[in-house]
Amino acid sequence: MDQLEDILNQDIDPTETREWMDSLDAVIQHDGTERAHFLLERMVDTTRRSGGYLPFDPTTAYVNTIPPAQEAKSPGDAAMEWRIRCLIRWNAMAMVVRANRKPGELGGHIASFASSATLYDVGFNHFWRAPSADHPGDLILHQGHSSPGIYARSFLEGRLAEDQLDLFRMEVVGKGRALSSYPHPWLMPDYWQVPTVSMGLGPIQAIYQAQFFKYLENRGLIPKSDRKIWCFMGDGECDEPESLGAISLAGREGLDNLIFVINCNLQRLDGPVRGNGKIIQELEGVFRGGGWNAIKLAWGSYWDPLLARDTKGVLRKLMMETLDGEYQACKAFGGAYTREHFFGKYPETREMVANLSDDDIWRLNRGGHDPHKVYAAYHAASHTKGMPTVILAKTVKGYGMGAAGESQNPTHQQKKLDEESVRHFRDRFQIPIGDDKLKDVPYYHPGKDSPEVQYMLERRRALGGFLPQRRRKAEAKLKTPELTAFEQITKGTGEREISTTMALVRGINLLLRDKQLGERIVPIVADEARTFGMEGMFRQIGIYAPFGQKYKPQDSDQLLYYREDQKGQVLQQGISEAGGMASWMAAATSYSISNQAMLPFFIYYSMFGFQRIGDLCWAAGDMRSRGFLVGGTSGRTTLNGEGLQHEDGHSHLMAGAIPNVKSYDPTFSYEVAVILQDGVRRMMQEQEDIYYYVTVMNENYAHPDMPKGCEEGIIKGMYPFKDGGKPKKGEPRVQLLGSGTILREVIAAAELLEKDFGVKSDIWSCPSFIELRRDGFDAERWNRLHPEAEQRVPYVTGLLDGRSGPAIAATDYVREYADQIRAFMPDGMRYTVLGTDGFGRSDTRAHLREFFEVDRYWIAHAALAALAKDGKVNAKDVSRAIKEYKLDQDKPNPLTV
Ligand SMILES: Cc1ncc(C[n+]2csc(CCOP(=O)(O)OP(=O)(O)O)c2C)c(N)n1
Ligand SMILES: [Mg+2]
Repeated sequence: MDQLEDILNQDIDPTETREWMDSLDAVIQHDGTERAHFLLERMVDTTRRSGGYLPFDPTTAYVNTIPPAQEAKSPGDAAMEWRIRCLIRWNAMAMVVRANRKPGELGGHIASFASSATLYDVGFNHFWRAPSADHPGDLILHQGHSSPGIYARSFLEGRLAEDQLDLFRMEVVGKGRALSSYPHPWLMPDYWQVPTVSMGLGPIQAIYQAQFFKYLENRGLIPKSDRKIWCFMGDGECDEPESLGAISLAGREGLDNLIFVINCNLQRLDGPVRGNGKIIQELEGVFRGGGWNAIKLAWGSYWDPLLARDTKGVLRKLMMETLDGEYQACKAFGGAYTREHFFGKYPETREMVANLSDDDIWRLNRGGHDPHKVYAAYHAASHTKGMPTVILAKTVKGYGMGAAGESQNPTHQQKKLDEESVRHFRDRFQIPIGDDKLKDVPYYHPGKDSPEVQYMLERRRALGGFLPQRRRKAEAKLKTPELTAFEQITKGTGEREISTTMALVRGINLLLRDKQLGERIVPIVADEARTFGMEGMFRQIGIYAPFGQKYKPQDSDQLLYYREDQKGQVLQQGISEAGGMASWMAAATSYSISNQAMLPFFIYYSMFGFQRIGDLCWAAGDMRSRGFLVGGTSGRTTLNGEGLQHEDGHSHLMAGAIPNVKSYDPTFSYEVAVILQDGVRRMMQEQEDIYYYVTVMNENYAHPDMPKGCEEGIIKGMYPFKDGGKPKKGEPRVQLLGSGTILREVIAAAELLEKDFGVKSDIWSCPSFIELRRDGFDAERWNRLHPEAEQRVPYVTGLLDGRSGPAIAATDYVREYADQIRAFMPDGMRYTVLGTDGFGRSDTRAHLREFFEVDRYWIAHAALAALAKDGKVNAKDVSRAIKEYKLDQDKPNPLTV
């Protein structure tokens, strides 16, 4: 950039420059800007061919991208819309101020919506279509902390009552009538569609939602339409990697159904976003580089006459030179300050405003506050073909808050306005509330028959209905195949050794063949399909490619070649787990957003799931996503060679923290089948708002036939795998529990115990310690509350009750995972838990299991130690185990090495 600046600032022959500029002007006059563009490109090309190095400039002048002459004009009643906006601004402010006058400091934000009110209003009044018989509806992602403004609009429309506004952020006492702090479909399931408040998650979701709309259209599952996704975000928010990390995908796939509106109020929470630079320029460069149509909306109409007079470009130069920190100061300190410190920099610009009063200068508005300019930008964005659009709207943070916060660094957190500031706000927006009432900051509703409300309603009628609105269930009734349809994987494999990953992929393949569900399956990978043995799907159902496969693939002579297709079903998201997850969320909420229930499977390295993209997983729960997340190559000792960063021993704990996630760690193929079938039934047929996390592994082994009657136990999290028979009186007995591949070590440990120590075991397969824990705590809670009623027995307690001996659990996850059921052991049953606490490392499975002390020898040893504590065997027996099984007594705790 500096180099470019140097070039642009050295004019060795101004006369020659003038001649060239005059020629260009003549071309523009006679043949138009396109011709001028053509000539310039040719000149650039010629210069480059002659060896000239032209530094790339991704940005344009610091003025509006759309010149006044090309602005589409709004058909709306500007004065009416201004009044409506004033009412919305007032009620949004009142909601937050009132909430913060109650005891409890409920919080809320005024300044952000104050900066974006016009951006929302123009959309609501003129652009955003609700789903109706005629249109599938646009999807709007609101900036999370602007929610008061959205509620205030719904209040005027009559959708929300006054008492609800007073229940802003009071969802416990509000019991379903309250308004959530931010957009949360979990808390307001008929209203909000997409959770956006965790910065960055809105933008990345918007991109993949846009891609998914096109996917559904290209696959012929929904008709093609001009439906759009509008995503609002802050300029500060753009620093999150998720905000900008996927923009090149949108550019590459030409997602012209996507519009980003970035509210560039130049501030974030602590202060300026780019005090020493210009965020709008920076973002323009980034988005243009990513293949987007960037529309800068910097200046409002009051600037037009000044810019028209700026024939020498001095004002433009000044605009470009001025830093965001300085722009902020101008808005904070007012007209006289701006005259002095901005216009005063050059005689030409000082002169330009000589006839304007300080108030006039103060009124020189920013683009995002000018409804005409906003309309023109939205109009251009919605008519853009072949590329996504970003609108960079310059605004004032805390607009209208005056001394209480306008353009002031701490304004983001300003939520308590004093009486003076409230009066100022009322006067500025002309709210008909008398001085005597101001103290209470009352809401103001002009009445449902008022022209304002009638206008709003008419506008929404014309656009198909109210927004935001959320669909709870898809209309189509779907039926799930019975478990018998999964026979291929409920049956044992005999001698043949396969992994649970293979079992699951077979399960997906069976679903793909289902008449009703087949086309609704959405396999998603982040460049790991081959890792999970899914490459067969490339050929079979194709990889989604919006423009088809335009090249002959290198492996086209192979049966399973890399087939890309416009109708492809697999979403190959490249190496982006965040992208894969956002894509999965789009598919997983399609039942609501597009009335098309889809069943996505996102299969990825389990370590790079909940740990890496956990915040998206959390948002997916909030959003009532339905689908399967599959943590492949899971287990700290099962993915053996890959080492510390790859070996997952804790994702289940994270999954278990999300209330509506069902998480499973199956061992055998038939367990996979049962979990799959039940999940499909609950999510697709019953339309429950849950999603599944299933870990699968890459260790190959033989799988037994499905034991009779184990289905319910698998789903509940535990079932008897092998009964040791009724113990004789006094005979030592142990209860061995396990999951994942470590269940196989448990089974082997039972053999050792019997062979070497004559101790028999009952063996339990526990596909979900999480489900067991949830059930247990639920029963415990109920019992506490119903002390005199017949007490419920937690499921796991019921299974183990009456069994003798201590229980020993081992898994490929940290101890905490299996330890979750400790509270529900029957009285007197000792419980020992083994797990893989500590950093993973690379070695063979056998060595890793020995290292983490979860192999058969360590399990048998732990069982004997527990029996010794119970007085059922001697300490000597334990020592014998240590010796015979060659366990190193002085081995350091794996947690510490
Ligand atoms: C991931 C994440 N980190 C931090 C926050 C807290 N937070 C909420 S709003 C905000 C500042 C937002 O600034 P900007 O994006 O510029 O939006 P503005 O309010 O200025 O429109 C921050 C840091 C959050 N919501 N999410
Ligand atoms: Mg900001």
